[in-house]
Amino acid sequence: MQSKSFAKNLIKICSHVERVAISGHKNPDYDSICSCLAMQEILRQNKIAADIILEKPLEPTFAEIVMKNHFVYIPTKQYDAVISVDTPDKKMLPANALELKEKAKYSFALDHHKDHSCYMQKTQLFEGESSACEVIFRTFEPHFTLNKRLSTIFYMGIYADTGGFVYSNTHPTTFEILSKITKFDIKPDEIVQNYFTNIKPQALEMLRRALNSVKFYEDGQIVVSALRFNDFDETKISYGDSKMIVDYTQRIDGVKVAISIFEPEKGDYHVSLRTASPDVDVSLIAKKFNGGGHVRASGMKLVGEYDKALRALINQAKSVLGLKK
Ligand SMILES: [Mn+2]
Repeated sequence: MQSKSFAKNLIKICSHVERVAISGHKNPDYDSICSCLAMQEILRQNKIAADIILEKPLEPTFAEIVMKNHFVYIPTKQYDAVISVDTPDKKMLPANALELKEKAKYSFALDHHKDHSCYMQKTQLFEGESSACEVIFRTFEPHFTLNKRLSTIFYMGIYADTGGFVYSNTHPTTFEILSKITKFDIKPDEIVQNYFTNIKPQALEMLRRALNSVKFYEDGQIVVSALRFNDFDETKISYGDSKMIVDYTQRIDGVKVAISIFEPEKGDYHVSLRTASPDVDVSLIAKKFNGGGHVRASGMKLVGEYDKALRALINQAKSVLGLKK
């Protein structure tokens, strides 16, 4: 559902209340964080102060983006209005944001995921759009002035969710927005180098370990890589810096589902799912485990015994590929 008056209504309501909160999804990615930042900046330009709700402190790479701007909070106070971005279901909201949403008088959501469950009072949904950042741009365009900071934030969110403007969610509208934001003095080459392609020396060791762990199933249609707790413990690298392995395994010839399992805390697994096949939807696998995401890139969390988790994952992948369980 899309409404032309969504932006006007949101601004009007938020202007008349005292406290406004913005939240993205659990385990935030760049689009989640950047859409929070974009929303906050747009509200600021409309003379509305808003806090961004986080579940826990951000990983160092993300923290770098926000610390420079001093605009992220982990508050405990009450809010009159809560705005969720990039979050298709309330179970994907951080627990503290969900609590605030239940108590707030007004609630809004802006999103681009399919199967958004409309858990807020007002929802602005552009299904299949490149990113939540693009939804925010298109919804609020008459209500903000582009500046260098806002352009950088939009660029990062859109870049991340389109895999660098190559995924199938990259539409003509995406490039229209890019043509507008790149008019400002932003430096795409530096943004991409600093935040997306730069690799820390210890990340190479992590990549080596991840590549060593690669196993194929079902004649090479399913590939699994795993970074276990001891890998994190020995290399001291963060989860955020270890995720690049999925970029490699999904590209292997014949692979239809790439699964990467990360265990940054003992017995606590973050699972990333990727596919480069146009006929495979990995979000169906994620949903079976209460996760979510997109057709080509999804994820979830699992707990418990590793072998059991792995077996369950492979079984679901086989089922999505139409292979017998
Ligand atoms: Mn997104």
